[in-house]
Formats: sequence, C-alpha cells, structure tokens
Amino acid sequence: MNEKELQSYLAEASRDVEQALDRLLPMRQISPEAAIYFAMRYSLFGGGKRLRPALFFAALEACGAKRDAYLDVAAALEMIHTASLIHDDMPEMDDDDLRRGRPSCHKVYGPAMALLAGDGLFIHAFAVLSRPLPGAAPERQLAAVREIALRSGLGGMVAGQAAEWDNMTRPVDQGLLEYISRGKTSALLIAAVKAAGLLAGADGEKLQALDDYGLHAGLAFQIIDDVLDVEGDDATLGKPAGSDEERGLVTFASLLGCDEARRQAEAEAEAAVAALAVFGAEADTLRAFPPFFVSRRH
Ligand code: GRG
Repeated sequence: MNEKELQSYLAEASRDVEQALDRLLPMRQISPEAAIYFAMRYSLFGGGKRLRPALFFAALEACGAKRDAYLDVAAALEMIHTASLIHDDMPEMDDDDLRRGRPSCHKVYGPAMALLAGDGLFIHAFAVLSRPLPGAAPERQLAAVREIALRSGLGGMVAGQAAEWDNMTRPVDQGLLEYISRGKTSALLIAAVKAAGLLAGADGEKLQALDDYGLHAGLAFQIIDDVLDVEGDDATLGKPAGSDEERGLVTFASLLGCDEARRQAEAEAEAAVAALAVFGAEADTLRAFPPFFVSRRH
C-alpha cells in the first residue's frame, strides 16, 4: 500500500469513526449539563488524524475480521485519545493553547469544563466498550476491554505521563525517555491493535507480534513528534511548535539532535514492520503505517 492509498484508507476510517462517535455521543442541547456536551464534541470533532481507530481497523483486517461489528470499539479508542489530549493541554500540564489547529478545550470552555470533558469522554468510552457487542464472544470482548483499560491507565498512558511529569527537573537519559514514550504514546497504539487481535481470536504468536508492532510504531511516532516540535510550524502542526523547548522538556530531538532522532525513528519503523513477519499480505495495511509515521509533516 503506497502513501496515497494509505491516505484514502485514513479518510475512510475517519468517516466511519466520526459517524460512530456522533451516534454514541449525540448532542444534548436542552439539559442543565449541555456545556459538557459542547466541550466534549468540540474536541472530538475538531480534526485529528484518527490514527488509533485506523490502526484498529487495519489490525482487524490482518486478523481476518470485518470492521462493521466493531465500530464502537474504534470510537471508544478515539474518545480515550481525545480525553488524554484535553487533559494534556490544560494549564496544570502542558499548558498548550492550540490543539488540532483550534484553541484548546480549556481555552474555549474553561479549565473546569475541560477537566470534566476529559473525564466524561474517558469514562463514556468504557460504558461503550462494556456494552455487549453483537457477534463477539463475551470472553474475547472482556479481554479487549481489559487490554484497553490497562494500556490507557496504569499500564500505559497515565503511568507514562506521570513518569514524565515527576522527572521534569531530573536528568533524563534515553532509557527513561523511551520508558515515558512507551507509556504515553506506544501504549494506546498497542491497545488498538491488540484489542483487534483479541476480538478476532488471534493466537498468542500474533498477539505478541501486534504488541511488538505497537511498541515500535509508537516510538517511531513519538520520536518524529519531538522532531516536528523543533522543525515544524504552528500552522502545519495545528499546535504550538517549540513548546517542548519552551518548557525545558528533554525530548528525543533535544537529546539526540534531529538527524540522529530521525535515523532512530526509521529504525523503530523498520522494527515495527519486521514484527509482522508472522502475518501474510493481510497485514499490508498495517505495514503501511510506520513509514508514514516517519514521513508525516504533522
Ligand atoms: C486517559 C484522560 C486520560 C489521561 C491520561 C494526560 C494523559 C494522562 C496522558 C497524555 C498522553 C499524551 C497526550 C501523549 C501524547 C501522544 C501523542 C503523540 C499525541 C498526538 O497524537 P496524534 O498526532 O493526534 O495522533 P491527533 O490530533 O491527530 O489525533
């Protein structure tokens, strides 16, 4: 699959997941809590590449399952990702005013409503995930939900963010930086592809391959994120460029320099593709993502 084909795959995945999001989180304009619906939907429908749902669909394809029965799972992954972005942008964390090319949620709705919007999306994702999926064996669904919960919480995103926050004033080496990135970024990618494998009944070898794929693809993605923060501009990124340096954050770009960081991102992308050796041509869509993570401009 070439980059143009991947772009149309991403566009189709976005359409599918946005329809599901609209169905699962409709506007409730006439209610005392209407403000939280405005805030959640503002962030959910404010652009975004929809990479986690797309990776989930591609992993279903690799494991021989069709996406139609599992659209709600893709939507839940995007709710969790969006919740983490809302909280990440808040003044108490990264304090970023811009996200996906628009003012961050807290700039429009205020910090209290942004906090609640993140909470609401994160928790609603699990309400969606725990509803019986027609056609899915309950034990497979339970395993997938558990995978997503662990990877977005203490076995992944929350832990990575806490490790980053708590080590801000200490010397950070590459080992610690990788640990943080495995949590902050790889974990939700692993959750997306492994949840697909678990729902599709993939065997242990394939589940491990998906785990390795998500880990390396996530590192490639994060390294390039750091490079783009140095080399990119606000308009292309849709968020403030140079914010890592402004906050004095140690990143792959500041630790290694942009050229070496790019080389390491390429190596991680290759490792991600190599992890899929156990799959045949049915994983070709999944194989197209890591090179795109390295060549992307935003
Ligand atoms: C689960 C509510 C909740 C919180 C977890 C705040 C937090 C704790 C974690 C932050 C994790 C974080 C923001 C990691 C950065 C990952 C990353 C590189 C995000 C950018 O992803 P893209 O480029 O974004 O896919 P778009 O906008 O395209 O969706």
